[in-house]
Amino acid sequence: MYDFREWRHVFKLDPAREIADSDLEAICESGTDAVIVGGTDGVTLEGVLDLMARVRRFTVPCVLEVSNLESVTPGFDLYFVPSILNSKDPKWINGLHFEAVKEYGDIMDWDEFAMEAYVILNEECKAAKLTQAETRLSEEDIKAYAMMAEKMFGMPIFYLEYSGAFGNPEMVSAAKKGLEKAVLFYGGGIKTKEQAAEMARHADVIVVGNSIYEDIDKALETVKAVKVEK
Ligand code: 1GP
Repeated sequence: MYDFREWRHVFKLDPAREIADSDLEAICESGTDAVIVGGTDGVTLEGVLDLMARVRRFTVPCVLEVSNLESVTPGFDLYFVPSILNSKDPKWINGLHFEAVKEYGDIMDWDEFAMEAYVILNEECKAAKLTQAETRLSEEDIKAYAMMAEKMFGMPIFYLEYSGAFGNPEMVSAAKKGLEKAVLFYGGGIKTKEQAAEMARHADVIVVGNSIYEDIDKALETVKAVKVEK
């Protein structure tokens, strides 16, 4: 089974957005540790299946980050399940999770699932608005969320999400201070290899999303920047 504890870099592809075959091939063959399929809105089963089939032509591990129950399908290597710890709506913390387990718990292969403890910090991003995230947090708050996720809830991944904006490295560092075992993912606004290297100094895994669709060549350079740092 694929071990995300060894990863340093992942690309996140949005099933609601178009990507040319040549760009998809470049992403899958880039040397990245995995491709995550995930998005906030417009995520349909059709879009997820299409992207999964296209990524499956390559050997890179392929992960579904679950965003709604309708678009979950077998066939991925791993399933990441976000729980938004700083959401004000319990639906995003444990509500959808309860519904999913009630319906599918008996047939799920639990070895394929990993919980992601999400903290969303960019108040402008779609995910923050959708989940009503409380984004006005201090470094102490972030560290406490990280400790809570790992020590109290035993969650294997802590994900600091700035989607669409390059975040504050001090916040990433604060999260790291609260963690011993859980893997720290950072995602948001990484467009250059310098930005990738900077966040990879604190985070275990950096996630590159939007820039795939904006400047593919620069996005591809982020892989090497992080792998060299290792
Ligand atoms: C989004 O964390 C990822 O969920 C990556 O963010 O799209 O800003 O690169 P960007």
